[in-house]
Amino acid sequence: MKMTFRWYGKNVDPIPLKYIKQIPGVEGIVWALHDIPAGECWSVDCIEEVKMQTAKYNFNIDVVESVNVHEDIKLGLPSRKKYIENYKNTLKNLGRAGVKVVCYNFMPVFDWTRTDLYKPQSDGSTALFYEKAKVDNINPVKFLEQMSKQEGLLTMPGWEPERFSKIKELFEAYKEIKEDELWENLKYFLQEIIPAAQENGIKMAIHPDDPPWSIFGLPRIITCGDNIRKFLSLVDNPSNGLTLCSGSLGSCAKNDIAAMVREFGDRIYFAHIRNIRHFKNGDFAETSHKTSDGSLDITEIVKEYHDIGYKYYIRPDHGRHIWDEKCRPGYGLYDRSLGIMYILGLWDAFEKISASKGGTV
Ligand code: DNO
Repeated sequence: MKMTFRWYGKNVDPIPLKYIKQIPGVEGIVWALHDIPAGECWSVDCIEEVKMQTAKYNFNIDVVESVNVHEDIKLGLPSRKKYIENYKNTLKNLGRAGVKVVCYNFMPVFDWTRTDLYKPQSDGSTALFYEKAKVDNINPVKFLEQMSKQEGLLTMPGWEPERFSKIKELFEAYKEIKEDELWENLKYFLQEIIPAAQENGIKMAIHPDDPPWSIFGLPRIITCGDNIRKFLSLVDNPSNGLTLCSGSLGSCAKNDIAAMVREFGDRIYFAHIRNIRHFKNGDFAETSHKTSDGSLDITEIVKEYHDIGYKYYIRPDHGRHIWDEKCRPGYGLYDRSLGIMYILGLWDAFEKISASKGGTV
């Protein structure tokens, strides 16, 4: 397992690389060129710039999160050809720079969705929160209007302003797109880009939908074990893989994340680990990584990664906002660092136990 930490870039992320360097065990920075709109090609020069910045601290840039997919590709419009060409060229440029894993998602219009970015918690911290009834009972334009009033929204990855300037047109276009069409469009995209990824030494790692159910009537398909099985068989190639995000899939109580690690382990190239607490009415809150703080058995999930001999990349996912830290929603330094120490603590314990049983270490 290789530990990584998500970083938004120089002069953009308030967390400097020199602080990340002080978190034990971090080998790589998970990065992206966030200012390049979806559909445009990432230039060699811009990629090299990030490589130079991170190399100073001896971090690898093996994992990109994410190269976003243009809506025309998800909609299956004729203009997708141009955007797919750009995507392939981006993969070529990333491969040349030594990138090994590219995370992306195939969620229509909205990326990860929450209703509160700073919901007060009983321990005095704040955390991301999802109120199901709120999303179920509001139209998306109103929702966006309300969310824009919350500080920090537009710094959330996947919530870039240009994406939402055409929200009404997008909803009109998606009227024709049901789950079957979205699967077809995903298949087309994969058939085009997976060979290009493979040629360039890159594993593609789709991020599950967050939350893993339809919102605002839009289809969502990377939501459960059956659909992940279907996804992997669309293009059965080792370069077609997964980002297994425990918190995204885990917000649906039916999803057994440890069982997914066991079943899909050899196609998981990027593991996002975080805990959440479910409420009976469908709401969920993000918690610390610790198993007893949430509804997910993080201990069991990490054990499963350990037991399958997981060799790829892992990162702590969102954290709470603690110790009065002023940070991007979910992406502060402190709670994510605690998350890393929790994951590494579990991992070291499993290593010892398996060594004492004569297992491979
Ligand atoms: C949220 C993230 C997502 C993720 C994208 C990947 O915290 O997990 O925004 O980066 O869905 O494409």
